[in-house]
Amino acid sequence: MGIVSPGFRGRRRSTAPDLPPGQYLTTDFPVLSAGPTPKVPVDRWEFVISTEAGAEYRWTWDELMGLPQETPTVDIHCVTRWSKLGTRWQGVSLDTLLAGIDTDARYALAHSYGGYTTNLPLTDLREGRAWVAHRFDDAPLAPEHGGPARLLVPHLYFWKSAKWVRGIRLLVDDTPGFWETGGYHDYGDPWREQRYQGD
Ligand SMILES: Nc1nc2c(c(=O)[nH]1)N[C@H]1C(S)=C(S)[C@@H](COP(=O)(O)O)O[C@H]1N2
Ligand SMILES: [Mo]
Repeated sequence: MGIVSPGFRGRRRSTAPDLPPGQYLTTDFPVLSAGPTPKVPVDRWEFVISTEAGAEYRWTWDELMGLPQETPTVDIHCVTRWSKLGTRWQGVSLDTLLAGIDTDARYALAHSYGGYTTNLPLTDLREGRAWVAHRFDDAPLAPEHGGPARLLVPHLYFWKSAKWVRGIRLLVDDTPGFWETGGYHDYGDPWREQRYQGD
């Protein structure tokens, strides 16, 4: 009794189970952008969800801020192999934004100020798995990381988390986005290492 084994800490569960295959841990926050950072002042910012029937649902910045806010702490995984664990965000759940929208669509195409697009099944935006995030680490989201607001879909590779998000089109047919057209996987599950088409 009272003797602390020097090996005790070493046998504690490591963070390795949190790391998908082929990923390494990083503690900084790399910036990956395919083009220049668009400047979107919040007084001209809007977010639009359009349905397959042509209906449009719009939110101004103030309206987004007036919706229930969530503070997810999530792990993020970039296809370039860095992962960052326990990142802290604030945003509005897509469940909140999609509530009351009448749609039979099965697919979504997120699009960004600046022209970036990325596709995902609509179901992956539901059930508490996706947010329009506007704060990171208790501060407004930095422009290079997608501020004023970005999509946050941490269970898929981070290219699905469209920075400077401007809207989501709900679609009957799956429509590949920017990286998916360029050979990246249509779905992008980091745990199944779905990096490229055919993985
Ligand atoms: N609009 C837009 N969103 C984007 C990208 C981009 O180039 N443009 N890059 C994607 C990729 S490949 C990754 S890994 C993450 C990087 O986000 P970060 O720069 O905040 O790390 O944003 C994703 N969202
Ligand atoms: Mo990425």
